[in-house]
Amino acid sequence: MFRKVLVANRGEIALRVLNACRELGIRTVAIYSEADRNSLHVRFADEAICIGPPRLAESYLNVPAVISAAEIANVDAIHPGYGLLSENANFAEVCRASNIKFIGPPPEVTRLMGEKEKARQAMKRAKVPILPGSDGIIATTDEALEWATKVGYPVILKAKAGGGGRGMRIVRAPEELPNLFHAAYTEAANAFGNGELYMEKFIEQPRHIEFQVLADEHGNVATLFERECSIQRRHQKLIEEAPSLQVTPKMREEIAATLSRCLTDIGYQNAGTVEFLMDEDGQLHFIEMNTRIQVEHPITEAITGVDLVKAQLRIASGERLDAILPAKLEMRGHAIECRINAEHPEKFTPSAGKITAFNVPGGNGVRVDTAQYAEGVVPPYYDSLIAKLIVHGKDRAEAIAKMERALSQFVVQGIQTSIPLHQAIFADAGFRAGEFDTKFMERFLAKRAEAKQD
Ligand code: MV4
Repeated sequence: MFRKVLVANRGEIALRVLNACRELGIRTVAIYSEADRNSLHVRFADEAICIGPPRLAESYLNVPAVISAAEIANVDAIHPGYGLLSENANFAEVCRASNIKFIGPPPEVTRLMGEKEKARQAMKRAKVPILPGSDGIIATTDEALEWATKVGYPVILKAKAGGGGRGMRIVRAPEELPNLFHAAYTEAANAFGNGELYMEKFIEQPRHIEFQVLADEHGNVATLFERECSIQRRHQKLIEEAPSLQVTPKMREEIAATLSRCLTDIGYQNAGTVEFLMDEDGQLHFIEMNTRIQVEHPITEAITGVDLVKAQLRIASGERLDAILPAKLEMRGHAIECRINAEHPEKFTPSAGKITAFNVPGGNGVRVDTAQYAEGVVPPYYDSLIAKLIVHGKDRAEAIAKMERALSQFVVQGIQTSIPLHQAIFADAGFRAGEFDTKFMERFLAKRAEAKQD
């Protein structure tokens, strides 16, 4: 096992990784920006190194600064957390060249999955179900028109280098296509430095369902079931749950078997998430793969009993999956996560500042992952996520009851948070009945705005 690990992140995930290291007897090094001097990840690490000013590009995203800190502290490995450098293949390559183990997949695999169209073709070859669409990049609008005729409208244009919804355009009729093609291309070129596009059949009201995988460095792959993340606004997830009510045991088994073969072939290593869209007929279609630990990993930990971050560390140190996982992976009960953001619950504007009061709920089946505390400060420079509230019950009804109880006891004063928004969603009959798709929040917010008018 590693002797010393640098955690290249901040906030709750930095703390989450530090905790896993501590429990495995690994020494820890935190890095921090000038805005994070008083952060808990700095206080709880064995060592902490300031790597630059508040701005991300000059601190947490500054590869030479992060690598210098790792060399000065003489660490064996770097855990990138999520976001920041976690899916940066160039960073993983620099780690390799510096003889520091990057805790994640090899850079070649990260690069493959980052090129969404290549990932799609790799999944297609391995018989993972994908949506009808183009084979490869579309070079011209004429070619796009040909594919669209073949696939059938509506179609969606997506950026090969994409993610987070940028560089995407829905095309409903051929006469719209040339303009939308150019708009998507320009947006992608500006956002990602690469405008190349591919096409898929557009699903109007999909559910977002993702499968958690773990792969060791000896060719073994395990699927730790799925999470449903359909409750999102502008591509930011708000609530996630595991398992999905819509996935049958048969579907779960089939996807697991297919992914296992596919990811062994690709040479996948460490933790990953395979994203699917479920169409109106309940069919799952691969859309992309995330090559990192995800924000919502704790709900999978709750239903499986597997510590995914410890598993990442043990896999990266060469251990085999059969030594890490129980002989038979089983799902137990139902887990739900609410992302608590520092933002206005109706306007969604960021809310930075000093937290004056902070009471975290607890009790049976309640977990809170946070790096915040009373008198702590939420800096304006970073992600608005300040806490994750995770509950685990024997079934979905018990999980909902626990979440409502826990939300009512979660007190944050001094800044605004999404807690009241979550309380309103949990009071919604459709949400409680499990009737939702990725358009749920749009409808929910429109309903709420209308009710306000009366
Ligand atoms: C889609 C889609 C419908 N049809 N692809 C949005 C972000 C990117 N990761 C994929 N996205 C979508 N791809 C096809 N063929 C609808 C979305 C989509 C979405 C997907 C998951 C969760 C929330 C979403 C919100 C809007 C659109």
